[in-house]
Amino acid sequence: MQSNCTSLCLDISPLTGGNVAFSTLEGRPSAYNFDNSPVLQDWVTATDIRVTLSRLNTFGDEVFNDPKVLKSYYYAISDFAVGGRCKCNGHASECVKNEYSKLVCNCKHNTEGDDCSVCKPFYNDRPWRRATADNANECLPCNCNGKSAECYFDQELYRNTGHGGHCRNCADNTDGPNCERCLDNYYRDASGQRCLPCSCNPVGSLSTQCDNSGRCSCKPGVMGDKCDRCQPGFHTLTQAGCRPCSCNPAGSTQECDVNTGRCQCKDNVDGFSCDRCKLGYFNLDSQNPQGCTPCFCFLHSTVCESADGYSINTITSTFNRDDEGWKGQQRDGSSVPVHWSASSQEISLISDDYFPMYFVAPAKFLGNHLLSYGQNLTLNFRVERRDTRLSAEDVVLEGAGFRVAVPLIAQGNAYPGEQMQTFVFRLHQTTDYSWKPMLKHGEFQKLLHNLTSIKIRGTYSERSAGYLDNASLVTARRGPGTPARWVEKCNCPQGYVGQHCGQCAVGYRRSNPELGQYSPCEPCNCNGHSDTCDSVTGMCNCQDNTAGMSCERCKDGYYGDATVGSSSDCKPCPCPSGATCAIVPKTKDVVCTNCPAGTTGKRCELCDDGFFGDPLGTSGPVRACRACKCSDNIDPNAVGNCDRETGECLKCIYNTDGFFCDRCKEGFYGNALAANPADKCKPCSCSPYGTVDRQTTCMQVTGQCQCLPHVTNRDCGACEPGFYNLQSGKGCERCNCNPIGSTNGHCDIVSGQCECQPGVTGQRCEHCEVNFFGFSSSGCKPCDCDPEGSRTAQCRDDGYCECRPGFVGIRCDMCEENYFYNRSTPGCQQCPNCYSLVRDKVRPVLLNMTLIQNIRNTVDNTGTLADKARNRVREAEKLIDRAREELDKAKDAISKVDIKTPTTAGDPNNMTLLAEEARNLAEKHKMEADQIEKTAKDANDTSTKAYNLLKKTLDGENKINSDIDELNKK
Ligand SMILES: [Ca+2]
Repeated sequence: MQSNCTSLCLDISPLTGGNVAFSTLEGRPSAYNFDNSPVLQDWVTATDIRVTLSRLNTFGDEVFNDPKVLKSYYYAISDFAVGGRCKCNGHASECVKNEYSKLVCNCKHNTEGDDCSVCKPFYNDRPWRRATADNANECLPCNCNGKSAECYFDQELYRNTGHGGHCRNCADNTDGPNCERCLDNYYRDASGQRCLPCSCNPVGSLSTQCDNSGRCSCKPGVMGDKCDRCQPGFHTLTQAGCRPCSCNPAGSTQECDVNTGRCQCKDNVDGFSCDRCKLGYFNLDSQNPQGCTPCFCFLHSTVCESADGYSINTITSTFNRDDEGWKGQQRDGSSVPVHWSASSQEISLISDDYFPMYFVAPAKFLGNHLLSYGQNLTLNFRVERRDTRLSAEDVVLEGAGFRVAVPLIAQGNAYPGEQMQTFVFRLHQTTDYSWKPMLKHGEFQKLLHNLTSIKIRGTYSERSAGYLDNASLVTARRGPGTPARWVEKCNCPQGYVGQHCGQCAVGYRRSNPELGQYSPCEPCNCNGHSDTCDSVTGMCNCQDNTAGMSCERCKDGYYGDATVGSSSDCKPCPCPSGATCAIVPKTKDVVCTNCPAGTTGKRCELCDDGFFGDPLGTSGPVRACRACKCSDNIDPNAVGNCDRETGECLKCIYNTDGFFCDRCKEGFYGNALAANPADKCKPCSCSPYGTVDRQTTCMQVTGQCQCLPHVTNRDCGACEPGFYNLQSGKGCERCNCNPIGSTNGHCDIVSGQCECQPGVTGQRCEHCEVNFFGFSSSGCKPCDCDPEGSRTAQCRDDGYCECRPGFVGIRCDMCEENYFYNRSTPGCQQCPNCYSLVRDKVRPVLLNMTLIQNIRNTVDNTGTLADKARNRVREAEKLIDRAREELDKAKDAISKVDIKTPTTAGDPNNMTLLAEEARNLAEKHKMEADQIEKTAKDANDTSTKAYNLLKKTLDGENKINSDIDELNKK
């Protein structure tokens, strides 16, 4: 502190009584900075006053330096007064007496002390300072967040934060300068008011400190707020944390028991680490929610493994070209059309009503699909309208007597909408896949092993359509590709073989063949006669001449008890080859039971009824028994049909006869060998009148009876045309009908009356009836004579009636020339004579003219008849030519017939047939000859007729000539 000097008393005067006043502050040039100057503040708290007398005024004596003189000068100080005031550092404005009556400051600004020189307890937030004119610098309280009432000033804290109040003894487990945080290993509770202990598990925690929410930080694999347990997938809490579960990811959920580390396996998986399939399961597969697939093995084995050599195969329908054989069906099974769209390459069904329609999968999706077990059926589907009503049976599988179904939305599939969506259905029985009804795995596999139907519901509302595309079914096949590990290879128990134990091993058979491959196999039971049997049928491969399913009997041709089990159980039957035998229980006799066809007897030594021969050669060479050959003309039910030794047929029926019943019996005819009995032999029924000697027999084949002369028909029951009187018994008599007067030369077969032309009469039609005339080939004409003018009703041959006098005209119905009809006197009256003169002259002339006309007509007629005669002759010639040709042919045919000498005496069939053929030929030839003969006769008759006509004509001509001569003479 620099001295603040005064020079008041430095002058000569006053030499005495001078008054010196001194203030510590007043007058100091730095007094304005008192508040900021601690030196100055210290300065004013002076505790000692030193007065220094530094220079004595001697008025020049000092120059002489005479001590005596100098000693006469001196200093003197009197009346020394010192003033002061309370020092309160600016924090008090008054001083008061304390308990010891000492003046102390009455402190404000949270200060205390006699001179307010310190802050009150808990007001230590900043350091104590003097109050100044500008700033009270009061002491501030500590911030202990209500958790403490004690604090101290912390210089370090103050420098860092500007708040030096450091709390002490924080409550509620708090800590920090302001009790603002929790103690170590404590955390603030939810209310924020208090701190709670972390309680971290010392083993599982990385530290004892937790976070604000009380959560401890855990060691690897440890979890929980207090780090007191293992995380999922970890186990066994130690100082190193939890150890990760060592679980097979394919077989487990990758979690394990927290205490033991044992893994949690999928349904069909086993083992500490879930690394192996349970017994009865195989193919540990991470894709399989159950882990392993149950062994099928036709339910015969529970041990199997994945088979090698199979690859994934997907059966699909993409509808790129057509509907690929998909069909539509209603619930009742009736079919409905499936529509295939070429543009969108999908198929659809359209409903009329609310009854559902189903898409039915084609054959390639069906059959044995055991290898699809656990695999997916996938399809794309959409509906026309989202107005869908799902059912429990939207996808249906059928097979092996089972039927399972799921709704379309099962297995996590979405609702069908207007956009194509993919629907996936896993073919597996577990409840996860919702197939109803619930089946056991073996049943589900059985269903797939014989899958007969896949139906997918196509319509879900009324008058709406459903569209299907990209149907696919995952299965497996042998061959290269992506391996299909889900195909089993069974480890079969004894008695079973095959990949799926589907076959019985050698020496085993099905105990219940109806169950097929599902049937258990049991050892073959062959009564000791075979080591093997058919695995399917169980039929033993019998040895030792045994037979039967289990070789339980002797095979045909052997006898004995096969069940004894020795190789000599069965002995050969003492019977002809092929026969079986049996032992008669009572007599123990061996009797042949199944003699060769046609033989009988205890040793098959006899021919059976209906057979003939000598099987054992008892009366000559051995002749096997053969069936009697009776041309089917015996009653098969009759006994004794043929001679057992010779074979002669003894009981021919159907009117047949002969050694072999091969011809008709006497009095019958026809084809004894015809197939139909009705076509066989018919009675001859020969007419007794027309048949020679009244015979009752006839030709074997044609049935022609032997007829008397001029008798005809098969049964000789009729006369030839132009003959009659069959009843005479001597043959028929010629009718001798007049060829002109009769119609056809025929006559009544009994009376012989010829059939006449109209107007003709007489037995032979040889003359006109009474009152008829003009006998000619067209018959006779009625005379029609006028009764008045005619003498009689009968006219002449030329038709002219015989007139009474005066009448004239063919019918006499006119009056003669020069006669007149008088009504009053009946008849024609003569005119006067002059009239008759003229008449007499004219008459001869007219007569001649008539004659000439007649001649001309006759000549014309003769020419026509001659032509006819010539034609007939020509026809006859042709017929004769034809007959000659036929005869030539017949000769030819006969030359070709090769009648073989019979090779064996006992084969008459051949001969019968040949005889038959010959007979037929002969009959045919006879018929042809008859025909020719008749034709020739006809021709002859015609010629005769023509000749007669010609002769008659010529006779007529001669007569006319003579007439003309006569006329000329006249
Ligand atoms: Ca398609």
